[in-house]
Amino acid sequence: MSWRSNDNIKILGSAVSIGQPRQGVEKTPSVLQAEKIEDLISIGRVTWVETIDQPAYTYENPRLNPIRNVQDLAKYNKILYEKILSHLGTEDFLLTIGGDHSIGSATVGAMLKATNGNLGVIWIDAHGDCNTPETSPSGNYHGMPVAHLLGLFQGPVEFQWDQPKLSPTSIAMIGIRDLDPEEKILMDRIGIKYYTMDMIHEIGIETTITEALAYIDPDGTKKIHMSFDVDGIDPQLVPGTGTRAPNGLTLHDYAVIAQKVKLTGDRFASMDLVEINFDIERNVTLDSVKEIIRITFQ
Ligand code: EXY
Ligand code: MN
Ligand code: MN
Ligand code: MN
Repeated sequence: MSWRSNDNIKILGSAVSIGQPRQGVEKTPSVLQAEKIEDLISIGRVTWVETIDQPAYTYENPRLNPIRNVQDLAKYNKILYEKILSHLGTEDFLLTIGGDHSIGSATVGAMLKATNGNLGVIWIDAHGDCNTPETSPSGNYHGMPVAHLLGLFQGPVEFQWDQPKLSPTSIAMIGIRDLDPEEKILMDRIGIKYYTMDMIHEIGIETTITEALAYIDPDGTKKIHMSFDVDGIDPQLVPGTGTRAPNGLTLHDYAVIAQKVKLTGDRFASMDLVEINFDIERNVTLDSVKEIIRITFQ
């Protein structure tokens, strides 16, 4: 099936690693640009728009704040949010390549703004990314962007700007298998829709994504954003990621997800591809990342 054949695919690099402790994820945009991933995309017109580097920083280790590196993250996320809004045309598909998953609050926030809130989010991840600064065991913001988007943070104030809030019924998570106890309590209390690997094995991946799309967008009228953390995929296939969790999705599972998401046509508007660290088992990781791009954009 061909989709979006007349559209621009814009790729934005987000070279940020301060949402978590391990260096390497910030190099992913430049690695993928050198690998000419645009040649793997056979639809639309592909442009690498720009790569946004993170500010010079001193990594807070141990953390000095409830969120580690909060000032630098706040500065960076606001820049990314504004850049997305400045680059995004109505006919564009935006692919943001991280970077760690701290960018999720800026990318989803910008898409919420651009669509006046008419957005559904598919969040592929081993993790819920739904800690608040109070529940987080690590202080790492890449484990918090969903809680932030849902408006669950009490503070810190320097990380708030004019971000629109995401409704809990506009997000569904797929591939979940590593939630912190308090994070899980919070997600269950709010009623976040998430599909664990056990549930996926029980009902099948096709039912999972069909249900998930119907849940976030019951009338089939919203724009769809897919936030794809590669640790949702099994670490044997994508070992190059900072927080590995065994027994993940296969690339075939992802192909089924992508096929259903692509059936929404030009309502599928944007995607994040995050948490890729080529410093770890580069070759197998690169092969899988290229396959993810082929699956998504062919
Ligand atoms: N739940 C853990 C934490 O909050 O520190 C681990 C979070 C990992 C987040 C990754 C990227 O999706
Ligand atoms: Mn994750
Ligand atoms: Mn994540
Ligand atoms: Mn399986």
